This record gives sequence, structure tokens and C-alpha cells, in this order.
Amino acid sequence: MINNLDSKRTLHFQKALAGMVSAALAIAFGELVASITSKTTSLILAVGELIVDITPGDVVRTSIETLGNSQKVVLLTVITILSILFGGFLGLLSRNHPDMGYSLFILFGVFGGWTLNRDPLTSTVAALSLSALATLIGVTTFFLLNNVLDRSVSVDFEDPKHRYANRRQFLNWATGISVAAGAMTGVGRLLLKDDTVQNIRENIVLPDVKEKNKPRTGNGKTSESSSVGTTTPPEEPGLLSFSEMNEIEGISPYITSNKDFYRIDTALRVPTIEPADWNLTIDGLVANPYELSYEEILEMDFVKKDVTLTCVSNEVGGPLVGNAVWTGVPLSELISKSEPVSNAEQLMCHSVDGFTAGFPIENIFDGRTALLAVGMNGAPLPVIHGFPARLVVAGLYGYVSAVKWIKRIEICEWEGNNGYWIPRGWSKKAPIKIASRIDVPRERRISAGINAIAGVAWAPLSGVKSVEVSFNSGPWQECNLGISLSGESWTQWAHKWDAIPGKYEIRVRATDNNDVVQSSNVVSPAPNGAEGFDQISVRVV
Ligand SMILES: Nc1nc2c(c(=O)[nH]1)N[C@H]1C(S)=C(S)[C@@H](COP(=O)(O)O)O[C@H]1N2
Ligand SMILES: [Mo]
Repeated sequence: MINNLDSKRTLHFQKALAGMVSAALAIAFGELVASITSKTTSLILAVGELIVDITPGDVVRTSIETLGNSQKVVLLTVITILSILFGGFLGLLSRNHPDMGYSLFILFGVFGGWTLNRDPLTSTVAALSLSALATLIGVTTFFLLNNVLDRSVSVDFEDPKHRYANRRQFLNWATGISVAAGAMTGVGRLLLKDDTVQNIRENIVLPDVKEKNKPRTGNGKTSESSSVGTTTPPEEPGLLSFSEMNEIEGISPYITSNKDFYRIDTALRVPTIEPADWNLTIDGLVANPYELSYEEILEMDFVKKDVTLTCVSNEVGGPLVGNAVWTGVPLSELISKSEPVSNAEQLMCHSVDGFTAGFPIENIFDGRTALLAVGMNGAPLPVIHGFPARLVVAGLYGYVSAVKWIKRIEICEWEGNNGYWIPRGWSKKAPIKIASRIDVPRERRISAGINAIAGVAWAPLSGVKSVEVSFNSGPWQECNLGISLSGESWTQWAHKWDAIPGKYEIRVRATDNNDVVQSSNVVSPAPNGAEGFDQISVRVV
């Protein structure tokens, strides 16, 4: 009797195992194929994309918009585990309802194919073939394993020797298939490390720039990559040079290096694009739609501009902001050439991975920097920042403007045409709000004496006029400002503090060149950007 119960439980476990192993093999096949060819994405990624897409905007809009790299890995891992567990469930189900087990397995494959087909980089043919093959492999494995099991059951109580032999045979199979699935996934991961695009990128030489930023000196970190002129910057009282500012330990450098620049996007796998296979289409409400290749873009006249880019999801004091030197072609030239017609109101920009962002067409003609950028801090755009080309529009949050891996600029009307984040609860018009951040001191305990309080502030497009700090809600005290080359980029600020022992709450606020003072209202990032004063607590000992 005990023996009977025991083997029943074992059988359940084995049925579940058969389902899990079969699902794992099908998934692993999908991973392997997706890494061999760029014609399709993987089944797991496709399901991940579906989840990111359908997540209701107002529930988790912030967490999805700012989905970090580690969260992406967690998401994909959870999907993989759940899919394998579902396979286990189908295994159990097939014990009493084999037809249902197999049908659901196939349906699972159909669902996978449907999600694959949604992926903008996967053609319908590729989606159908991959999902059909993966399902076939999964179902066949499931069938074979079930057969081995059923054989072991039929002889179960007659001859223990047989039983064990069959059980061992089943476990050997299950182990073998698991190892095969693991190996397929592993090989896939290795193949994915393909650095063709990275190599192409590294060998690109960006052309020289005709129009330059105003001269700047002093910042050793950026002298190579940014436009260094011949005159020295104006010696305004109260303005600290770049080198003086950058000497303050812990302050954000005036130029954020490519490796330190924040990254935000919905891409679960970074699009890798060979410039030779790529072009940019400008069409829609225009008299002269046209296409541009990467080569053609490199032959145009380039400009180089410092622009601060920030994410609407950045919390007060948060890290999702950076200032870089962008090289590229003014959008005003590119769009004028397409001859927009009279009801042209919006640039709807599409990326190769299906992301979209739209902003008013007047923003490219109102004098601000609005670029099709191919260079970042003197180098071709890093792959994660949109190689081969992206948009950078001063004064607008990234989600309405800064499309990476761009492939199309569609000129359209304002009404009825919405970018990716708009139906998900974010504002359609999204100018960057005035903000300031305390970078220094980083420690919560500092020693008495002279200390620096320092950070960055931004207020596109007018620029930062002044920054003040306040101790324990006391009077606002004016800070020293660093040099800022235009209102489009941030300004470093610093305050020399002769600290005496005690506990301090330190707050910062900025004022822009239109005399707009940063407000103390606390506002969360959704729907159009955070507000409030950044604040730190320090103890002076
Ligand atoms: N293709 C694509 N471009 C995109 C996004 C995206 O999800 N996909 N996110 C936008 C958002 S929300 C921001 S804040 C900026 C961030 O650019 P970065 O990663 O280079 O800092 O890219 C924008 N461009
Ligand atoms: Mo963003």
C-alpha cells in the first residue's frame, strides 16, 4: 500500500518533470535561434515585450518607464520560470486528460508565436516558423517522455526490476534533455556576444564640425571631445571655471561621460544595427518624402552642442539626467528639405524597435538645439544610446523627443497621433522642468571646518541664473555657479560652508534666467516631471 502511494506520488512528479523538461527544451530552442539570426527575437523576450506593453500605465508606469537593466533580467527570468512551471502543470494535467495536456501545449506555442509576431524586428514568417518548430520540438519531447513513463507504469506493479529500469530510463532522458536545453541557451548567450556592430561603430570616424559651441577651456575631461576654442571664458565674478568646479570631489562633471550617462528605454534587448542596413525615412505630411543613409548623413554639415537630457521619471535628486556634447545634423534642415505641408504639426519619431515619441514641429524651428545626433562626446553614439542615430531636442524630456535607434520621422497632425508613453498616462507636451540636485557631500557625517556643498542645476531653455542653499530652513544663501555654455545645458554650483558641529537639513533651489524660482511643491514624476527641493541630512562632528 505504502509502496503504491509512494509510486503514485513519484509518477505525479515524473509527469510534471516531463512537461517542464519539454517546455524548457522548446524555450531553449527559441533562445538559440534568436541568437543565431537577427531575423527573430526570442520567445521569452517577446513575452517580456508583451508584458511591458500591456502593463497599465497608471499602475506601474514609473517602474516600467525606468525599468533598469537588472529589472529586465528579473522580468525575463520570471517569465522563463513561469513558462517551465506551466509545462509542469501540463504534464500533471496530461496524466488524466492527455488530450487537454497536448492541446494546451500547442496553444502555448500559438501564444508564443503571436507574441513573436508583435515584435517589430520579427517578420510574420520568422515568427510562425520559429514558434511552430519550437512547439513541435516541445510537443514531441513531451510525447516521447510520456511514452517512456506510461511504459514504466504498465509494468509498475508486476515486476519491480522493470519498474526501476524504466524509471531510470525516464530520469536519464529527462536529465539529458535538461542538459541539452541548458547547453542551447548557453551557446545562444555566447553567440549573442557578437560584436560586429560594436566593431563597425569603433571604426567610424565622425566628420569635423563646422559650427561650434562657444569657446570653453579648463575642463580637462572634455577638452578632447568637445569644442575647445582659442579664447578663455569670461572672468565673471562668482563664476567658477570648469577645472575649479570639477576639482570638488563628488560633483557631477560638467560633461557626463558616455559610460556614466543614464540609460532608459523599453528595449529588452538592445537593437544592434549595422549602418549599411539602415536608413532614415522622413515622410508623412510633406511634399518631398525622402530617405537618408548613414553615409549620406556623415556627408552633411555637422553641429556640436552641449545639451542636458533628462528623463521625466527622474525623482527629485535622482540620477536620470546627464549633459553631453552631441554631434549631428539640425532637424530644421532635414525637415525643411522634406517640405512639410500646411497641416504639419508634429514630428512622430519611430525607432527600429517600435518605440515612438512625438513633439510639436515648431520646436525644431524656435532656435533651440534639435538634432539628429550620430555622435556623443566625440564618439559615434554608443549602441545603448541609439547607434547609429537618435534625436536630441533641448528642453524636452526624453520620452517625447529623444528617440534612439531611430528609423523614421513621420510628420503628422497633433490631434490623434500619440507617442508610446501618452496613452500610458504621461503628458503629451513635456518641457523639462527647472531642477537642482545636491551631489556633495555624499557622506552623512562630515568633519567640522570648511566643506563644499555642490551639485548641478538645470532650467532649459533659459538656463540657470542662480542657485541657493538653505540650512535647517534658514535663509537662502547664494552659491557660486560654474560656467554654462548655454541655457540648454546644466550648471554646476558650489557653496563653501564653514561647518560647525550639529545636525543639518540642507536644501537647494534654482532660479532661471526668466526669474522663475524652483517651487517647493512636492510633485511626483507622473504625469509630467517631478518637482520639489532636493534635500540632504548631514551631521557635522
Ligand atoms: N527607441 C527608444 N528610444 C528612447 C526610449 C525608448 O524606450 N526606446 N526612451 C526614451 C526615454 S524615456 C529617455 S529618458 C531617453 C533616454 O536616453 P538615454 O538612454 O540615452 O539616456 O531615451 C528616449 N528614447
Ligand atoms: Mo524617460
